[in-house]
Amino acid sequence: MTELTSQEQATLDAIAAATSLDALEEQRVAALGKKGWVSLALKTLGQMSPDERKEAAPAIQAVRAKVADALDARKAALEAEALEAQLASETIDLTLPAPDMPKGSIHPVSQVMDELAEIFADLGFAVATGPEIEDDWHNFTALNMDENHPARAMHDTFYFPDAAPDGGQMLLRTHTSPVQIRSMKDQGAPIRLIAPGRVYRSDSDATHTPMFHQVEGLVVDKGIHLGHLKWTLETFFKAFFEREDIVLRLRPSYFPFTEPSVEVDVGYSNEGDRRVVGGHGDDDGHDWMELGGSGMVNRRVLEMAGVDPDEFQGFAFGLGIDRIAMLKYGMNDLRAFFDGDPRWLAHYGFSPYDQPTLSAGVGARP
Ligand code: FA5
Repeated sequence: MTELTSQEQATLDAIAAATSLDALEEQRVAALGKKGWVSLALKTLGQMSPDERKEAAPAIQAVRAKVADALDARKAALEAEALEAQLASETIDLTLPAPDMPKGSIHPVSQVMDELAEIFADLGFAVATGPEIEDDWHNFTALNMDENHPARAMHDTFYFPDAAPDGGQMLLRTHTSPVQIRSMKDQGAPIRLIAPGRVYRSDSDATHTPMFHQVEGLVVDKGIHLGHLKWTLETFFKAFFEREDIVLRLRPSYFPFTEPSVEVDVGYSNEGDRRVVGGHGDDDGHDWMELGGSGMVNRRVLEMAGVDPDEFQGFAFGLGIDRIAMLKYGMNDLRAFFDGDPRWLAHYGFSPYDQPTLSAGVGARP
């Protein structure tokens, strides 16, 4: 028994002094392993008389339990120490600048859409969306272009082979104007919204691409007139181009869904190969550029969207987002917008940190 006690003390001391899990494992094997001294002591019980065994068994079991507990406790302590050391050695300083790696950038079209939303939100406009795969009722019929209307042919439409649920045809929307119909049907009047998004036409040269972006504007309320439209567009363009000398020309035009209809032109001058907005388009060295169409919402369109035209009037506009982006940021070929060339994006793209805000400027350069 005394030998057992001294072995126990020696083992407990060695466990307390162990500084690694390996050293601890050595102690476990030496004490509790198959040929360990505790296991051997337990084997001696078989040769003892019942009386001797009665006394020795609990004592050996107690030693065994003590050694096992000491091993567990030391193991937990060593593991905690190791974790602490690892955490201390692996700290990183999140305030350090990121390593110099290729960075993504915000596409000018996305940036301009954010700028539009910021400016129009300030004027009380909500942002609406609609499906890019449309039916011909929303894209044409409800906009006062029934099946045989010649204006349908002007849109160079991409049609799908499948029929729409109402038996009409499915197509890629050719403009954002169907969102007018969907929003009025959903919300009724009064309404004040913009609807930016992709549109599709079978068209391609330096200023036309098969997919491009428009922003629709729609205001329906009581007593709305053409003056509200002109003020809204002028206020928008002044904020967007960040200059006061914006001159708009509203040119009589025709859209089936507006009456009267006006095309919106902006005055600009040429500086080198860059077009710079501002000034009167008829002045020396100046010219006009078309940015979009607009007009007073045709009463037939209000009726088709479930709004009473005797009670409510409205104006609507549709602007080419890519065109106004080109004018603001000085690109001259629309096709490069959609090539995905990283050099073009590095040059014309925006930093993700460059969020447009009215206070900081809606067009801060990266
Ligand atoms: C329309 O699409 C009408 N829905 C606009 C409208 C809305 C009028 C509400 C009245 C009321 P238009 O086809 O003219 O109109 O196109 C509007 C603008 O989209 C054009 O002025 C031009 O800036 C741009 N655009 C048209 N086709 C292309 C194209 N293929 N590539 C790039 N931009 C285009």
